[in-house]
Amino acid sequence: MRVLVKLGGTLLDSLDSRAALAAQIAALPSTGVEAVVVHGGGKQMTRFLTERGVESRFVNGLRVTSPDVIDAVLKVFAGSVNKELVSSLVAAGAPAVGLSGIDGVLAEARQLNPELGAVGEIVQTNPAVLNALVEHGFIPVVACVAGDRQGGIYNVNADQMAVACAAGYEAARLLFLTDVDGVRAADGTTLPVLDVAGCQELIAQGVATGGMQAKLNSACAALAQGVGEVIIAPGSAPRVIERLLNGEVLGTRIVK
Ligand code: X2W
Repeated sequence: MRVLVKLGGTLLDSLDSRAALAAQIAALPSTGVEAVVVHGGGKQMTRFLTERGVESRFVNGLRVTSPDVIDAVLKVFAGSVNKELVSSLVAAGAPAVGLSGIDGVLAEARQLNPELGAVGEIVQTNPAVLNALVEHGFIPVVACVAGDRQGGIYNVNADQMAVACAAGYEAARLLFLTDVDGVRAADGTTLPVLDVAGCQELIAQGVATGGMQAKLNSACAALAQGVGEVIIAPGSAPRVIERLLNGEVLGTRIVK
C-alpha cells in the first residue's frame, strides 16, 4: 500500500521527536507499506529569519516570501530540516533520500499571488522520481519547495505539497501528522471521523479556522484528487503511524 506521511515542522524540531517518527517510518517497508514523506518546517523558518532580524509576515496563513526569504527557504526546508530528517531515518535503518519539488521536476508550481512574492501553487506533479526511488527500496523525503520550467523557485505550504505528492504518487492514504489531537468540534471534543460535507460545515460555522481550516481544505482537495482517506493525527502519540494504518481510532479520519 502506498502511503504519504506529512510531518509538520514542530514535530521535527527536537531530535527525540524526529528519532521516534523516523523509527516508525523506517519500519514501514517490512509491513508492505511504500511510504513517501513530505515535511514542513514553518517553525524552523520563522526562527531562522528572526535570528537574522527578518520579521515573518503571513497572509491567510501563507508566508510572504521575498527574495531574502526564498534564499532561506532553500537553506532551511531543502537544507537543514530535510537533511536532519534524512539522517534520522538513516540512523533508524531506512535508506532515505532527501529531495525537493524541484528535483526530477517532481512538483511544478506557479506564483500564487504577486503580493505574496515567491509563494507557489502546484500546477503539476511528475511522480516518476518518487516511483523510481520507491521501486529501489529508498524512502523519498520531500521538502516543501517547488520549481517551474523557467528556473523559478517557490515556497509551497507543506500541506498543499503533501496533497499534490499524494495525488501524483496515487497514495491510498495521506497522514497529516501534526501537533494537535485532531479536528475539534464546537464543544472542544476531537471528532473521530468527518466527511467532506462535515468539513465544509465546520468551516462555515467558524469552528475550524486558521491552520485547521486550511488543513481541512487540503484534506478535501486530496480526496477529490483520488486519495482514499486522509487522517489528521498527533505525531507525538506513541506508535501513531502503525496504529493509524491498523485502523485504530486516533485523531480525525476524513473520507469522501
Ligand atoms: C510554509 C512552508 C512550511 C510549512 C512556510 O514558509 O512556513 C508557506 O507559508 P509546516 O511546519 O508544515 O507548517 N510556506 C507558503 O508549511 O511548514
